[in-house]
Amino acid sequence: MDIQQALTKLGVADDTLSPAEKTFLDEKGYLPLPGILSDEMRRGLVRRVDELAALEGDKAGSEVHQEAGTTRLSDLVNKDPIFDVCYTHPKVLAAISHVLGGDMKLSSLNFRAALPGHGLQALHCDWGSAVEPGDYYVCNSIWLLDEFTPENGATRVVPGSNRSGQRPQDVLADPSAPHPDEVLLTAPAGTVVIFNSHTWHGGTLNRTDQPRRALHSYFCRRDQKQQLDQRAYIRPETRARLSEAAQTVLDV
Ligand SMILES: O=C(O)CCC(=O)C(=O)O
Repeated sequence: MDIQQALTKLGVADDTLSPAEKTFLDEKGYLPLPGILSDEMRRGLVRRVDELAALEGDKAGSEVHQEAGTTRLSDLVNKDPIFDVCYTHPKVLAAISHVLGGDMKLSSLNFRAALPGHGLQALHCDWGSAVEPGDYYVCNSIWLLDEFTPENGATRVVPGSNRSGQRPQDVLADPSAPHPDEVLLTAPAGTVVIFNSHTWHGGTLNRTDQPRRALHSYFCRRDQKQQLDQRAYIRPETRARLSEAAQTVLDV
């Protein structure tokens, strides 16, 4: 099965995203999709990430990346079927496919909580070089398990920077400083925000006393190296429960 057949099987069609959503994503480099998770689903995900973080302790996130001041988890594909929605949801897949021209696979499925007093990141792209507008290699989706507010470390993005052909570290004096054009992705829990990973973005400081929790379901072109090698990590029980279409999205 090729990726186009897999996307069709998973319910992705040309009109899954509206023309207005496609234009917004093309021009701004991000797209909020409200109400993707029901409250029940969101609570189930929160329960499981909190359990996994407690179970894994100091090792949490180590398969991909650990970051001071955050709790991270990685390889969530293999850690509970509850996470399957993050790489099979038709609207999310339609948006990722739109950015990557239909040429996509999961790169990694991770969790990141910005802990109280932490979480600020420099503006960055998730790619090692500048790209021509439209020639995109990577696209992320951030799944809000808590409401993102101006205080709790919501992700910031610089709208339109996906089309700048530049990376922030090459042109900004201080990529950690507030950017005059940045927008905070404030939205209710249960929202998924798609962001083209070439759009300048980064976590902000969590000034509350509660963690700000989110999943990152991250995709790349099929000819690129995944952030986590899904074939190396896939467990037999994961493969057994997944449809051929879901396995094609993982490229396993
Ligand atoms: O969790 C966030 O707010 C953004 C995280 C991010 O961009 C990263 O870890 O590269």
